[in-house]
Amino acid sequence: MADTDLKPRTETKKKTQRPRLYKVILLNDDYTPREFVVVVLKKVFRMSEEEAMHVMMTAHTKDVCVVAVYTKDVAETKATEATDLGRENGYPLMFTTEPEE
Ligand code: TYC
Repeated sequence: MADTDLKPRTETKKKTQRPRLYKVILLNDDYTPREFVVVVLKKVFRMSEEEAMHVMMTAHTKDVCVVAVYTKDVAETKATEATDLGRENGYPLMFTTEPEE
């Protein structure tokens, strides 16, 4: 069978143009002061006082809270920046990232 018997592929797979998004997740702990968590959320994630308070209290009562969703790079940078702010002030405050389904 000659190669020329093969039909050329005429259909191309359509790939989605949107990048996969990542969640930034705030974890509760027993030591970081509530007010400090609120300060970090306002500074790093540009939240209002009310939004930051709501997210902090959700993590406080349910142990975790999704803070925001970004592209991978931005999510990782912000999670690191926010976690570092805690460490620099002697607190075990922790932010992680996880891909959206
Ligand atoms: N649980 C902390 C306290 O009682 C406050 C806190 C809330 C810490 C949310 C972390 O993600 C957090 N001081």
